[in-house]
Amino acid sequence: MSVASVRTQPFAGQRPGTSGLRKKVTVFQQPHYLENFVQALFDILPSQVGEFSGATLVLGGDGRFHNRVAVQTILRMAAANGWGRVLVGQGGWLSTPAASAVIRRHRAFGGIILSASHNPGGPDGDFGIKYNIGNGGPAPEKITEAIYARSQTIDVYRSLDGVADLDLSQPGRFELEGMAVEVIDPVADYAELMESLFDFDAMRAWFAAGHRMRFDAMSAICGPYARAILEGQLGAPAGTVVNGEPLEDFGGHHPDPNPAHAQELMAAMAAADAPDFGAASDGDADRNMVLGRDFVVTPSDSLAVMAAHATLVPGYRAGLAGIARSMPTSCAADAVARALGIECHETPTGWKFFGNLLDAGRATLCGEESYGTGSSHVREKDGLWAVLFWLNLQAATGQSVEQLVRAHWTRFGRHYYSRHDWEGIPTDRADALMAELRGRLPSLVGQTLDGLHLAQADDFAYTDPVDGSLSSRQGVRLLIDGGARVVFRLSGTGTEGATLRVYLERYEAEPARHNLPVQQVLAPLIALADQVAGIRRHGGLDAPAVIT
Ligand code: VG1
Ligand code: CO
Repeated sequence: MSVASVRTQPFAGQRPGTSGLRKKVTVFQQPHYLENFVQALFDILPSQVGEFSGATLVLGGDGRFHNRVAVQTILRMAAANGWGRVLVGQGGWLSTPAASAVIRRHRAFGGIILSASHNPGGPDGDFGIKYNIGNGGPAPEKITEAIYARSQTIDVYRSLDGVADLDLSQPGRFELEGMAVEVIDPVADYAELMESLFDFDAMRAWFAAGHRMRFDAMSAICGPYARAILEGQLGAPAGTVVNGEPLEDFGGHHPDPNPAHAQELMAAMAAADAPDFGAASDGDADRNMVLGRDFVVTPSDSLAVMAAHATLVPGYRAGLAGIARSMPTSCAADAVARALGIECHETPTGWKFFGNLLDAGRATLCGEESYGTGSSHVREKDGLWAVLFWLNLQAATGQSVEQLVRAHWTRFGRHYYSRHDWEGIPTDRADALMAELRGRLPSLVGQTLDGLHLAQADDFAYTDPVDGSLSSRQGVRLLIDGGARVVFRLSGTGTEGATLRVYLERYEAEPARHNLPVQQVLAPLIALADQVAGIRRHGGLDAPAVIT
């Protein structure tokens, strides 16, 4: 075995998006493609984060197609680049929140997560890679931009010659050119962390009393975690976790837990014999959807309800330091923060923007409208954690999901909310739409369109209160009198064409009007969005592909 330097040439387009570098599997399968990106990362780390030589790297992925090949490639490259030790999940598996937990617990230098998250998998699907820093969270933009810059000049990478693939199927230890490889149980550290946060006795009693739950792991990586904790530790009946076997192509499904993609779960929760509680998670287990019996909880409401009741959960008994939400997420959590007298932060989309706030102790709970919720226990959003939080709330209060949410609306008002995704727009047309919209902004302020008065219209920019870094062009906002909003931004996780996301929100204080059809309530805003942005004209589409 020997260290080899391999000549290579840059690939265009290796710039990480909202959450890592995501491309079609076929793109990642090109010779040198993955290697270039990984070497670019290893090349910039010393100048950005410090010397990694001899340090520990965490490695694992969501088990999607190409995970097995990529893990072996990265192990060889890590050894050739002088890492001291790699902790790799058994089978090459680690959910995103578990990777974050392992990095923190073992004080690793950082970690590489192989995932394209909620994107479909399989040979024709998507693959992805992202780097997390020593706090367990996604690398900030300063680092992802440095990786990208390096990837554009790279001409050589280091790997090992003549090394057979390691057998990662069982926990164990190997040595690779002086580097230790430890194959770890992907669930153990994570499960211990959950037990330290939640009232497992109360949750066991909830199941023992005959309550029923359906957890849909969507044939993705959360299955083993959910089975171990829900069915193993909490005594939920076998079969509580469905689609619990991780599959390389997610069984051909789209592992995105929302009402549009988790239709099997939606149907089960609407059936006459529906369980008390329904939940789902995504490809890499960092997203969550929670449902009551025939009752859908929006992620924005979920964050707000969790915040309002946090002290019922042992890990949060001392109260919250603050709440942070991404800008497009509804303002439901802001109302709770006001009532609690704590800080509320509005950040750009993507979990990397929460890291500094969590590290600085300025936020305890964080959330995004895209079915992401999390807390200071790790530095990623965490699907199963959110589900356990809701389970703990039900066990502690004796109330159902629907009761908890309706009581919340009565107290704080309801933030009607929806996101419309216009998928498959040619990139140049989507760019033209956003450019035109940005150009119109100054003229929109103060206008009244169809009875809606635009108090403010801008392009969201964020200055990180901890390190002062500025992120601009994070989404166009139309702020309407009375607290209604329309937000436009282009997705940064897709791999084909462009997706325009239109976020719609309208506040309703009056309890008598808390039971209206969401799309009907938002109809004037939907019309305004099309009128102002010319979505149909630019996009050449008739309707959004996905409404959540
Ligand atoms: C989407 C969501 C964003 C989330 C990101 C990663 O990004 O909108 O809120 O943080 O996915 O989630 P975008 O740029 O496509 O809107 V995951 O679970 O795919 O890592
Ligand atoms: Co995800």
